[in-house]
Amino acid sequence: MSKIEFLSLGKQPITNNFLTEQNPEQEFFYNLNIVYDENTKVVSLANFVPPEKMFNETYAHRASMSITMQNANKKLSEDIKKEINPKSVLEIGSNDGVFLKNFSNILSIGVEPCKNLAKITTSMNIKTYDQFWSIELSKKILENHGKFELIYSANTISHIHDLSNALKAIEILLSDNGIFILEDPSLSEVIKNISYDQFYDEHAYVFSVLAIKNLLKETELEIFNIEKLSTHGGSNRVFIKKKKNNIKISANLNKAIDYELKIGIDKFETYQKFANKVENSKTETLKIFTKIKKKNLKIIGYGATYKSSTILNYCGLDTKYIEYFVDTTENKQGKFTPGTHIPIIKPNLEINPDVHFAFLGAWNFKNEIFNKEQNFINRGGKFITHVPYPQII
Ligand code: DWN
Repeated sequence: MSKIEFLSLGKQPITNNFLTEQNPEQEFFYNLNIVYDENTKVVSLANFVPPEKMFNETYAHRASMSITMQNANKKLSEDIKKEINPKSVLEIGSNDGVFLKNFSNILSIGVEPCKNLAKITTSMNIKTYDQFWSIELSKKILENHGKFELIYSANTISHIHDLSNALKAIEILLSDNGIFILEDPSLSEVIKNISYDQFYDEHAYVFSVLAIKNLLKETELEIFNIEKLSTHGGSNRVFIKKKKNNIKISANLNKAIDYELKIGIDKFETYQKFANKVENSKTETLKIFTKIKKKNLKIIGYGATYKSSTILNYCGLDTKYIEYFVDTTENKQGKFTPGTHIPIIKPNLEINPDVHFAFLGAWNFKNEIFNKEQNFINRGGKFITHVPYPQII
């Protein structure tokens, strides 16, 4: 058996299941266990949750809800126009069009199985296929639009269970001189920051560059460059081409893999150590919350992220600790966090004066949030985070 379990994060709900009532009669839970594959070096969930339970017409996450991501997408689009200048672009997981809206003057096609999101991009005049990415869909798109010079997919390939089908589907649609850009959270950053909340139902995989390289061995594709990004708590932007396309392979690729090997990404003991640190992180997080609650001080949550669902449920942080979450996403507001049933409300212009602490569910947008909440900080309000270790800041 090549897959070995190294971490158990307990019973977890569907992260997108923002509840309409605080105590629903039934909620779906599964065991969130993480495994390492000794052959491919791929880290994944042991039990995949059926995609239809996660990605459906009630999908809440809107990629354009943060200025950081709007700016990051604008900058990437400008760079792509300058350096690649593609005549056609396809995005797998187009969400609310935060990336594709920058390509209105060329053929741009979205793929988005969450029908409510696909409706948004359709209304923006972006042809959107509201289906799951697959070989079958890829063949249909090929028939309708031909091959693409650029295929882009951010925070989506790591969500697809059958990677061999997903990669084959990309091979079919990518033109021979085309470029496929994949972005997903980086496993080495997760290990470094003990950001175990990157493991949840949707994140079937958390990739290292080494694992992606190994997965591509079975295909006509290969990596030719890597960029390290600060987005989503540390991601890899992986540039991929057809093997027969003779674009030069950048030294960044070996550099990235050398770094991963240095931190032991290919050794099971690295994951055992990581698991011990996760347990420790839980203990320390609970100490912080308990100490504050003993003083009868008020804690709220800031950003009801999908990631935070893992921490809340793993650490048992519910309404005993966190009074409510604020979140700018309209269709989370008025609802309750999955599993822990904490109310989510629309943020006021600034954090209410009776709040002493705010737990950073959206720790990956710390800078944007700190800029916005200067008044809270100036009056002595503090944030709680678990990254890279549990602390009050
Ligand atoms: O991979 C995924 C990522 C990209 O998006 C998906 N599987 C699901 C989702 O995960 P997440 O919820 O962990 O993503 P974010 O982007 O970290 O979510 C940030 C949340 O925080 C949003 O709901 C918006 C909210 N927010 C806020 O309320 N005030 C964000 C900022 C910056 C703010 O100032």
